[in-house]
Amino acid sequence: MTQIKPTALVTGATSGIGMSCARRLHAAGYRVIVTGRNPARLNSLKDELGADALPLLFDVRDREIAEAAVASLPPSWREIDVLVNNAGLALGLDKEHEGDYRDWDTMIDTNIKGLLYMTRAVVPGMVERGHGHVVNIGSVAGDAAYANGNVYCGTKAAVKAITDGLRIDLADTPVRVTLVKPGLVETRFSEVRFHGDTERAANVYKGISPLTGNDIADAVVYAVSAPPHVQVAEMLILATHQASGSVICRK
Ligand code: NDP
Ligand code: 8X3
Repeated sequence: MTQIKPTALVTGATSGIGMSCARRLHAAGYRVIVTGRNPARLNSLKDELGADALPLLFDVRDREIAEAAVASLPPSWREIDVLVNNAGLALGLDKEHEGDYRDWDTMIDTNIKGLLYMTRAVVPGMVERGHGHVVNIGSVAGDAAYANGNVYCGTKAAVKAITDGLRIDLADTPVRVTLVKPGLVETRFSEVRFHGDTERAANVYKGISPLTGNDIADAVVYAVSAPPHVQVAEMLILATHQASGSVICRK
């Protein structure tokens, strides 16, 4: 008899940490639903991973579309075992009183509301089946604000509180909840933050060996592979020469 593989859904799988999570979970034996807004990158990941990958193109900020995307899954892909809420971004690095309110809206709508919409769409099925694991990607930025990080740090502090709340609300179920808080990871993150300024983005990782998406994906796979009675509640993962959101020693 063929064993049905477990299913993971990764938001923001078209780049960086999410793409690494999709690859690592696939390598660990999962079928992966990969989501994002960029069709070319999504299809190329699907081509790479083959029949055990299903692309879903949608914007997590649109609640109705996110719900419809999850509801549109073919029956054989509907029983999601692992949800990785990864889609997110920082926009700008300005003083709060000089910030761009459009950037604020995008960060709040994506990092907080998008994560909530996906949780609301997927977790009831986990509770019903008595099985599941939610991994939210927070950040060291959510532990304490750093200069000019204001709203981005606030969204990641919200992710921490929302994750803790979910873990409390699911404590009477077998569904596990993990918060992974990376420090500096070299991805498209800084390019997006600086609105496409690649030179400024590259400077963020100068003089320090930053983390890679795979470093974070390895932590995600560790958490979801733990025995059922073990709940990895939270992981803070930093580059060796980073001590907090503000303390980074560059050579
Ligand atoms: P990337 O920019 O490389 O990847 C971000 C991903 O999020 C992309 O796949 C993007 O896909 C997706 N995304 C963004 N907005 C939306 C949206 N509205 N709807 C659907 N998908 C969206 O950055 P990272 O991989 O670094 O970031 C991933 C997560 O990790 C974020 O939550 C970030 O805050 C967090 N993080 C990053 C750190 C870092 O230093 N890089 C450190 C700590 C946390 P597409 O454009 O196709 O929609
Ligand atoms: C991303 C890491 O330190 O740039 O969350 O905010 S940092």
